[in-house]
Amino acid sequence: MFLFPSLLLLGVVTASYAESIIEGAQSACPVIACSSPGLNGLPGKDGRDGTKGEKGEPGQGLRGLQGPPGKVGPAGSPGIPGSKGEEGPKGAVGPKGDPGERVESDTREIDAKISALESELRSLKRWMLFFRSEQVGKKFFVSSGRKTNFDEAKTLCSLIQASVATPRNAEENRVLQSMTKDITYLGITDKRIEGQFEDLRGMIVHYTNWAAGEPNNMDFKEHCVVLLLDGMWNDIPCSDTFLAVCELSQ
Ligand code: FUC
Ligand code: CA
Repeated sequence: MFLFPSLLLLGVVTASYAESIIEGAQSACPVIACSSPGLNGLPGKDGRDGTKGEKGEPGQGLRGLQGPPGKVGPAGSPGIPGSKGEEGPKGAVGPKGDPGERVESDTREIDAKISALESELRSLKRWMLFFRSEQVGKKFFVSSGRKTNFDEAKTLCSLIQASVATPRNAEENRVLQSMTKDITYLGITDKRIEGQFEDLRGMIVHYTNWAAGEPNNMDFKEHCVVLLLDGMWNDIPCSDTFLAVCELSQ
């Protein structure tokens, strides 16, 4: 007896709500007499967030005063040095200097003297290779103490800017003989013209001291000259090995 009126009321309310959502339904009311509108339902759930709006205009309020400077930050690590730049263009030629005094020429003179002394010192050091020397007049005979062929004797002597021993007279020949215990090369050959004996500068020698029967150019191979132990000379092959003695003039 209580359920029936409730169902009836629900049916009426439902029908009224359905019709209220149909536009113009209230005015039409073709079959059922119109009643007063129902109460509004509860609000629906919140919708999703809309898209972000555009940035607004700057505000018009007064700008605040500038704050105090911040604390000094921590020191940075040293940077890598940059690469050296390209060389700049050559500068303009400067004005002519004052006339020099004697300094420049003095320097040149000193340099020349140093060069000469260095050269002499080099020679003296090479001289140490030699252990016997003898002076006759302005000439020094210096023994290398080595036995070599003729070309090697020339090379050895050139090391001390000397030539191969060449006695120009009997005295020089005697002094040379006295200082040697071995057969010694002389700086004399007939390589250029057979039978014409010349010194190493190509000058024909005037003083000679040939042993008897010499020079004989034995086997046509003897174009160098040696001082024998008795002081006499003999022509021999230049490839043979004898003592190398040099001569230097003061
Ligand atoms: C004489 C010299 C030669 C060589 C020979 C053994 O004939 O003329 O040069 O020394 O002796
Ligand atoms: Ca001979």
